[in-house]
Formats: sequence, structure tokens, C-alpha cells
Amino acid sequence: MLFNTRQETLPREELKALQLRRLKDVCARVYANVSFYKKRFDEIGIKPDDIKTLDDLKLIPFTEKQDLRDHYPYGLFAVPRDNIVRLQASSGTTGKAVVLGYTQRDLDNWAEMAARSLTAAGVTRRDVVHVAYGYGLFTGGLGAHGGAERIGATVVPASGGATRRQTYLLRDFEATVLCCTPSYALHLWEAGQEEGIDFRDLPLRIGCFGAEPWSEAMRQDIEQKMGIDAMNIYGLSEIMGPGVAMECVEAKNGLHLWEDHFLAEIIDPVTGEQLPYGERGELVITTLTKEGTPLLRYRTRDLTSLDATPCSCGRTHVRIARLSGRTDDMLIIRGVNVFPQQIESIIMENEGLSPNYQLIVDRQDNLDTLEICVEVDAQLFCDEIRHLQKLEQRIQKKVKEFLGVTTRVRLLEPHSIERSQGKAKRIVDKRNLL
Ligand code: DLL
Repeated sequence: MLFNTRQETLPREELKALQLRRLKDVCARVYANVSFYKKRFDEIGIKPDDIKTLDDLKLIPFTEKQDLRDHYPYGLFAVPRDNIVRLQASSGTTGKAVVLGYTQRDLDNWAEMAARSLTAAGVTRRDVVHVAYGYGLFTGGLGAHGGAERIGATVVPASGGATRRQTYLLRDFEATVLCCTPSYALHLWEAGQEEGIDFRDLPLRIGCFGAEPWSEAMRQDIEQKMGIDAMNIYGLSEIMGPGVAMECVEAKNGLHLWEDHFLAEIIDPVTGEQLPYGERGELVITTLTKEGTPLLRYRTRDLTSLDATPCSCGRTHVRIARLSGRTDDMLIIRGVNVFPQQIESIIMENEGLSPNYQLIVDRQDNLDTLEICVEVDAQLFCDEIRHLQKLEQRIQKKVKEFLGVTTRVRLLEPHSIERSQGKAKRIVDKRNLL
């Protein structure tokens, strides 16, 4: 099922023509209203009128998170503050917050795109949608909420936290859809087990999980444990929040990025050169319709590739591949590049290991060390020590074989890694403390 059939199935030629019209429009708007962009254009000697084809996008310099920080809080807004009806912000772990402003039309577009996204996952107006993303300055809660309401579903604005109570709400309100981070979904499931609530016995049928990287193996684990379709939703505060791109339940193979509102490119993160469809690199997004905080060529730091081949669901919008990590999440261990998700995939191949894991990076005698801490299930933990040691060695060997790094693996008893109510903390880098 589609939410906005016409827009979601626009022939690609029409989609491109629409993108070009909107690209010219957003360039003119930021040039006239945002001094940061006017200066940028003037510095390199281009005017909005010089953008004549989609290819001319390459002329425009990138926008980075630092630019938003440097203009904190309102410096990149393109409309008077009076026209802003909502602020959202992302704090991140370091540095100043990044503040985004939404006009009423921005909120309407966001709700539409979140509605398209949930519909792509199979959500309908008959569903009870339990939203356990945090509500507040973080975009997860309000974003998913707006989409579910737009569809006309029954929304339960649970937000994050009070995990045990949430399991009762899921059961009592007969939730059919769960929206939260994949790690929190597993935390909820565990709490349910402890309370004697088996998610497989509930009417729950769809999960809309995102806001953090997760692997295909983790999807399978969640689907099997909960008896649902676990769908991948992508978004980021700077661009909009949840609903920038979403998997369709028909294909479950890549996330449709709503191209009538966003223009996506993949670049080589080192050289900044555009890469062709199919090649993996950094996702760069230009907002085509946003009024409050339009951004040109925003570097997301997320690594993926684009696929514009026809999809079995009939949507024509380009698909981004499951995100394989962020350029800034990449660990460099003795010169070898490692992404947490690669390790997650190796862990998940083993029966009895949970997706609750942490990577501890440290430095000994000037050499980087990587320790993989993984929880095992209760049954396995009671097994003979010898068996556990063997398993540790097996993982160690696999990581060495596939990623080329030497690690130490530690299997931990259940619940020894702290659970997060939002994004899981996968990396503890002790090198930063030195
Ligand atoms: O996490 C928005 C969101 C909320 C998306 C709820 C999906 C669901 P930020 O806090 O600004 O916004 O974090 C954005 O999270 O650049 C990615 O690195 C990561 N991320 C988001 N969705 C996914 C996903 C929200 N499905 C950053 N897979 C992004 C992998 C994701 N990473």
C-alpha cells in the first residue's frame, strides 16, 4: 500500500524535473535569506541562476555539521523567527547543540513523509502504534507520532523509559506497531520476558526501527524473537528526523528516500567527488522544500549507496542501502578500518550470543587494542568454561580472518552491559581519555 500514490510512483524523469525546479527555488531562497549561503555563493562566484541542471549541484560547496554549530542557534534559518512553529535539536555527544526550525509547512511535509514511511512498512489506520522513541528535542518521538497520526492510526505516545511499564502498555493497548531504536526494542523484549509477556503472543506485527546502525543479522534476531516484520527507518535531525528514507515491506531491500523533497548524492568522503549509483560512500542530502532550515549538500557522514533500479513495490524513489556505519564511527585499529556493524554481524552468526555488545578500544604500549564484550544467553553462560573459551576463540579468529584485526573477546553473563533507552552505546574509546 502507498500513502501518496501519485508522488511515490512519479516516473523518474518527472521526479528529476521536479527536483530541478525545487533545487533552483531553494538556491534562490537561501541566497536571498541566509547570509551564510550568500557569502558561500559569492566567494566562489556563482549565483542561484547558474544552477541550470541537476548536475550543476556539484558547483555548490558542502554544508557540514560544524556550519550549523557555528551559527547556533538561529543563524541558518531562512525565514523570520515568527514563522517558525517548532524547534528541534540534536545534542550529540560533543560540542554545541544543532538547532533546526520548522515552519507549519515543514511540519506538514514531515508528517506526510513519516506517513509514507510507516505505510511503506505496512502500517494502516487500523493499527495501534506504540511510539517508544524519546519525545522532546530529539526528533524520533514527535516525528513517528506525526506520521502515525497522519495515517489515522491510534498512537500511544509512550516515549522512552519506564521500560517494565511499557511492556504492560504494549500488551494492554494491543499495540500492533512498535517504533523505537532496535536496541531498545530488544530491551523491551527482555523486560517482557521477565514480566512473563511473550511478544510473540501479542498482536504486534511491525517494528519501525532506526536512529542507530543495526545489521541484517540483528533484524533476523528481532523478527524471530518478536514474531514481527522489523523495518528499517532512517532520518537525521539536520534534514528532518525519522522518515527521510524507509524500507518497503514488499522488498525489504533498501530504503526509499523521498526524492520529491530531498536530493541525494553519494560522495567519496575523502575527495568529495560524486560517486555513481551503486558505489558506497558518504550520503549528502539537499533539502528541496524545507523552509525553516534549508540545507544545501549537507554531509551526513553516513555511509551507504544509491539504487534507482525499479523496486517490486512500485515506488520510483531511489533506495539507499542499509547504512553501514558513519565515517566518524569508524574505528582505526592499528591502521585497519573497522565498523561496529561488521563485528555485530560476526557476533550474530553464533547461537546463544545476544546483540548486546560493546567494543572497548584502548592503547597499550602505544598500540591500539580492541576488546569485544558480548553477552551470552543464560543457558550458554551456565555451560562449561571450556565451551565458552572455544567460542571466544572462534569469534576472535573470524574477526581476524574477515577484518584483519587482532581482538580479545570476552563473553559476559546476561545483563552485564548497561541498556540504553535510546541509541545504544557500542563504542567505549578509552584512547580519548589519554
Ligand atoms: O536519529 C532521527 C531518527 C529518529 C531516525 C528515529 C530514525 C528513527 P539524529 O539523532 O540526528 O536523528 O541521528 C541521526 O542516526 O545520521 C545516522 O548516523 C543514524 N541513523 C538514523 N537512522 C538510522 C538507521 C535521528 N536506520 C543519525 N540506520 C544518522 C543506521 C541510522 N543509522
